[in-house]
Amino acid sequence: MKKLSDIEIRDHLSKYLNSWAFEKGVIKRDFEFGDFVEAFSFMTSVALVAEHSDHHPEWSNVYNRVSIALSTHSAGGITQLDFDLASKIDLAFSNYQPH
Ligand code: H2B
Repeated sequence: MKKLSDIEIRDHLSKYLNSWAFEKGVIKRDFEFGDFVEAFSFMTSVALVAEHSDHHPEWSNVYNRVSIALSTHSAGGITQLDFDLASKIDLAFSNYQPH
């Protein structure tokens, strides 16, 4: 999978992934939920999507917050795989709003 340029990444985020930021070689987004159960339920759904696409997030959870960073380790940067997973994560999150 081809590593994308900074310009390609910023262009894609501004068009399709508005809530994601490009920082330090990863694309990242923070999520907030009503409580821990909602946050962990969201993580479970993302875990299944990630496993299905064999592309996995770097993430952390504190109570009702989840922070996700995506990159393609094998390419040493951002690829279309990260954009695809980010879109699926946004879709999963839409099931939890509003809280
Ligand atoms: N996830 C991410 N984010 N980047 C990778 O390069 C990657 C992955 N590689 N999940 C996959 C798994 C690889 O290690 C396995 C063997 O397919």
